[in-house]
Amino acid sequence: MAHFYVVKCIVMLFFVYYVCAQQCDHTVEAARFDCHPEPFVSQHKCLTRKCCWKPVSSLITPANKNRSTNSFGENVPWCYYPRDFPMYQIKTNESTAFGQRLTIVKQQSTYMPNEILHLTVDLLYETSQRFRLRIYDSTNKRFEVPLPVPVVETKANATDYEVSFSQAPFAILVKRKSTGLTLFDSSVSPLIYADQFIKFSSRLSSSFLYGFGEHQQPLLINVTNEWKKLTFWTRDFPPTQQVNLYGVHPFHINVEMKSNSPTNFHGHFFLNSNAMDIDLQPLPAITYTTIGGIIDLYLFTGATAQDVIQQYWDVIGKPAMPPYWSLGFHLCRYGYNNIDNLRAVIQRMHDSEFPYDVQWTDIDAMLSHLDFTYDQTQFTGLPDLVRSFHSEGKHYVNIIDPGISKTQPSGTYPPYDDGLKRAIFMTKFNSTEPITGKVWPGMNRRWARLVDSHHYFLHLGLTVFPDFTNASTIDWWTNITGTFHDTIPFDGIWIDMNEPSNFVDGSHDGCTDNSLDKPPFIPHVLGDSLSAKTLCPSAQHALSFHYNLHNMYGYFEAKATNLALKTIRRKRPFVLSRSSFPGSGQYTAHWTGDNRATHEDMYFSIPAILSFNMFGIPNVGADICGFELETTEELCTRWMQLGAFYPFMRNHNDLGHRDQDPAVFSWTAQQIMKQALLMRYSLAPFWYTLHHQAAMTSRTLVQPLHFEFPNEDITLGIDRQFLIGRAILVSPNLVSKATTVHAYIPQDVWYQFPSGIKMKVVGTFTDLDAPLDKINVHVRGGFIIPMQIPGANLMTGRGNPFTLLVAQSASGNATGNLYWDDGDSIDSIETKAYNYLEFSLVSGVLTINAIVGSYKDSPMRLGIVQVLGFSKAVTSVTVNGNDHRDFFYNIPDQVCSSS
Ligand code: MIG
Repeated sequence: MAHFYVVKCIVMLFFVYYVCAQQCDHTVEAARFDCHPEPFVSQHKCLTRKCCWKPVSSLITPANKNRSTNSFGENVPWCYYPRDFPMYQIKTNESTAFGQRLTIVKQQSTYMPNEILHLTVDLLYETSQRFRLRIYDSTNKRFEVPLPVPVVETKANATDYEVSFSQAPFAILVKRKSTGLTLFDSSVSPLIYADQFIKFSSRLSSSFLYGFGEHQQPLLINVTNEWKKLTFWTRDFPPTQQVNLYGVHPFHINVEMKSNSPTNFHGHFFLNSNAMDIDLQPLPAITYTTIGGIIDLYLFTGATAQDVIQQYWDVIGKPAMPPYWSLGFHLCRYGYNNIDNLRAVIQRMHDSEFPYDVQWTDIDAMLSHLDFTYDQTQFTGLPDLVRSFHSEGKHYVNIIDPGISKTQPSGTYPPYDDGLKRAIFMTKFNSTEPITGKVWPGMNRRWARLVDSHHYFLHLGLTVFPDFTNASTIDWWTNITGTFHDTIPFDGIWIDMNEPSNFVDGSHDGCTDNSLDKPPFIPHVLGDSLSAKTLCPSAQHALSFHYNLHNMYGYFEAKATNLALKTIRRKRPFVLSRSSFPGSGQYTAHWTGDNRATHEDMYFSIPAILSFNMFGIPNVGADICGFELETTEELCTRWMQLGAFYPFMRNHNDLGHRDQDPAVFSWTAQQIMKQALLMRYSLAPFWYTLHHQAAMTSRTLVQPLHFEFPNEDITLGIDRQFLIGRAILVSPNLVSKATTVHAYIPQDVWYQFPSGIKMKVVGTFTDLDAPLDKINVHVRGGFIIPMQIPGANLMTGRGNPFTLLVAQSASGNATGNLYWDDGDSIDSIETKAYNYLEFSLVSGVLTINAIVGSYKDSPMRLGIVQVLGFSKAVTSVTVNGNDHRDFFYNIPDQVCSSS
């Protein structure tokens, strides 16, 4: 036997040598595609797969060795596909109304169980800029993502792209017609299509990419010299690099860098909700590895980055128009603990005259952390407090977690009793019994205060989880939310813990051993198991197994919560969700979760808000001043300045830390924070108009410099600065004790905000003066910014005069617009109850054109008009043909203000 084994090995080694010589001589390591993505690869395992084995000469350890830290992704695979690895071939090929349908077959299975050897390939020419590739089982229906994507049945007439394929082995090639550049090329690696393992690759156009969330990472993903593995599986974990986090967004934008021609962009969206890995390598190439569903890949040809985003949002849905009040400052913390503390904060915010709009409470205001309750002993009078906010024009948001306590005495807790009756909870595999996990509910609040995050699970409550994919759940959710709204008239809902998070892995009595809970391949998720800190993948929803729907739990909960709020309040809903999926932006805003009070996390908030804008959830922010750890006055001041320019601005703090609301700091710090808040509030009409554009015409609220200045290569990946719309440049100071900011001022005309002083040096990095009391903000020439004199909150400020900031371009022109309505109606657009104004400055004449003027409930008044960038002194001003004396011209700054 032993003898035989030796012989076999020798034969095998000879075979290997032969294969290597012929099929494994990939000259560049970057061209290797991983044939053994599971951990603990060995030469033997690799050769059994009939793959090539060649250790990398450097000191790098074998790929996948070090799973627990997830840091292996940077390594070059030692086990990779030979050129003659068994592959699919095209069997039939027919033209169809939507494009082309192929069938492909493979003669033999390879290394994964249940390979599917007969596949259908649909090539859908959906629009002139959108191509869709679907590859699915020819005979058996497989799970598909339940997103309402557009159904296109006829081929677009003319397209930006050209698709071709090769017969044997089967491969798809897509090129941009205008430049001939390759946008997609699957010939680089074999397609593997097994029941629980689907893997395909494509060449990338360059090593520079944006997107792929939710991950803590710099904005630009650069794989010129690096291998990268990104994992997608929603997970409750504080933002950390190289770890799958709360949301899943398998979307990216690839930069097409071509010397001597303008930079184009194109994008991919992999419509798949299963656990997956995406590998990037310096070839450059991308590999998608998912463990379910089908291949459903969209390609967007751009050509600008905003075009790519627009084409993406056409598929996933445009973002919701938020209520106007939600653009203001939000204040929250975990651990007000009682209403006296809460009242004290509100009082000092009031006394210090901070503009602020929304007060929040966290789970400590609940009774034993039970959803849809409040602690009437510790928070006596909360409903009246909320009513008093309303009388001042302020708003209130509270938190709801998905876990519903199942341990309350029967008949005392309707959310559970009623939910059980309606059978709307997720169930165990092959059972009608709800699956049970453990989260906060039922836990005594005194314990919570003692909580040390490593010990808390000892005391927690048993909970069940609503299945938001079930239509009856929406009724139940609306019902209990409505009943609670009768008690506390909240204005928005914060949905946390919806990855969904569970303090015991799988369930309180474990998971099954079936292939859903123990799949043959597990993407590189934190905790090495799909049930880590969540429910068993085998748990059941109305639509499918949790295995398929886990990543969409937050999406469905946000959708249900948005609907419930609409039904209850009959006003524009405000929802804030931690977990998200493509399409979530139609229903919810997002915050980046449990960040830390560090300068590093403050920096990472910028790539995060920029990325979520690409993902169609543009109303996004990070916990200002930091959630975990103790903040400092300096950090919190800087963060309030930066946060004043986040789309969603909320200061939030973890249990057990000192208060960090602005009114708690020194007088000096308070003045600086107030200044930042006043800047935000004065720009609210501009932000509101951007939201309108996002919802109507799919433009992001904030964007990277590179999107607006793609031909200034130096802007590639700048992520310590960002643009609001196209017109405002924000360059925060992100470094402790620094008094200058090293910032890039793009090649154009720029004016300092709010002084209006013109920038002398552009098109280069400059050290901008940035003492603690200053955030550098610049307005771009050519734009007119609608602003308003701030009030104590956005609602009371609504009647204040508007102001226009007119920033002249080099040629003395500028344009801008303003969308305005009552700020809270669901159907302002449908009923045409809004105003839409266009502004233009041409040859010294400013014109205001009311395109739509049908919102008349509260009159709009124009106050000051400030024009920046005159080359000659202004000597006269006329308004509607009449001489106007009330103006002021500031000679050194070339600014003219008129009221
Ligand atoms: O297990 O509700 O990210 O913002 O304050 C922690 C308490 C649950 C996590 C959220 C955080 C919130 C906290 N929650």
